[in-house]
Amino acid sequence: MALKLSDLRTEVHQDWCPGCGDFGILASAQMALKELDIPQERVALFSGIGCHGKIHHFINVSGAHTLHGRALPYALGTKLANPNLEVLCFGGDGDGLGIGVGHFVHAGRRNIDMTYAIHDNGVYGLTKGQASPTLGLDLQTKSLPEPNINNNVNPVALALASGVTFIARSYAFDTRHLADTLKKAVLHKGFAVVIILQPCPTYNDIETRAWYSGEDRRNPETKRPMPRVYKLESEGYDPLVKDGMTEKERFAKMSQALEKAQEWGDEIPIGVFYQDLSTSSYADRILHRIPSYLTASPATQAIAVDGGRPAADLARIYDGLAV
Ligand SMILES: Cc1ncc(C[n+]2csc(CCOP(=O)(O)OP(=O)(O)O)c2C)c(N)n1
Ligand code: SF4
Ligand SMILES: [Mg+2]
Repeated sequence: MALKLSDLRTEVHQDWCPGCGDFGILASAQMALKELDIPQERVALFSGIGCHGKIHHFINVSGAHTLHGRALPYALGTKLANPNLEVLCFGGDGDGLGIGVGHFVHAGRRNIDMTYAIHDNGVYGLTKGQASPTLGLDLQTKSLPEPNINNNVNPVALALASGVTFIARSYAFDTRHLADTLKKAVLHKGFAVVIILQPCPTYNDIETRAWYSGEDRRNPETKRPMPRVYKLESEGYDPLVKDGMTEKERFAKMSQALEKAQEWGDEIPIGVFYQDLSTSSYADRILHRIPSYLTASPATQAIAVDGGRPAADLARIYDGLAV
């Protein structure tokens, strides 16, 4: 029977602030999972610590609300142990690009087939609005006593430099675009990163919903807002790196993505910046060494024999450790 949206909801009270972009992200993630129609027991969802991390409690699939900056290792470990699961990980911009940034870089190199969505609100929402690694230099949100003294990380550029094979950005309040982007990320065979622009009305009074919608700069004739966010798809932008392309052609695609990633302010592109279909995934690489990896993955191996004794010969392991 097809999955319904109601199957993916939980009874847990959603205690995000009114107007928080996290509501849009939650709705989009549920839409994406419903439309992908993957059985719930085949989905594992992980989140870090921060306001974003609560999303784990509001979607009716298994997984874990993990530690600050450490959602990726949980998610990657789960996918490695059970490659037949569809693994999604939700992180914050502080969580994933501050304390957890090392995991981000190495996940790119590994190209493990999973989706990593980063709620990018420019602040550490849960701990009362300190500047996150994506807040621009000299910006002063209402939660900061002085302007931001640090420059910001550009997550699209960092993902490109780390070898991530699917890099997209979307917007929390364009739930149709975000659901479609998450679906593309899940269907991509490799590590897929989706940066989600997420207004935090409580602490970030600069990059607000009204700002993204351009309500502060109306068309002089029509008096209509001129939205800052626009879709790469509408420009005929082609992000694909395909089999058979030369290294020069791949670098041209990377440069194109980097150029788009620099756009910020009056024009903010969303959509798929870069998708490399030609690089092998981690599972492909392991299969060369362990041909039974997908059919006899670690998660399906017995860890205890009758009576609960460990199946592994621990004495041999301990002997190996002796010095
Ligand atoms: C090891 C560790 N250091 C610091 C904290 C405190 N802490 C909790 S959430 C958070 C920042 C959250 O910001 P972000 O990841 O951007 O998530 P948001 O709340 O904005 O969704 C910090 C520093 C912690 N829980 N654990
Ligand atoms: S503090 Fe910001 S990110 Fe956290 S729930 Fe409130 S509005 Fe959302
Ligand atoms: Mg944040």
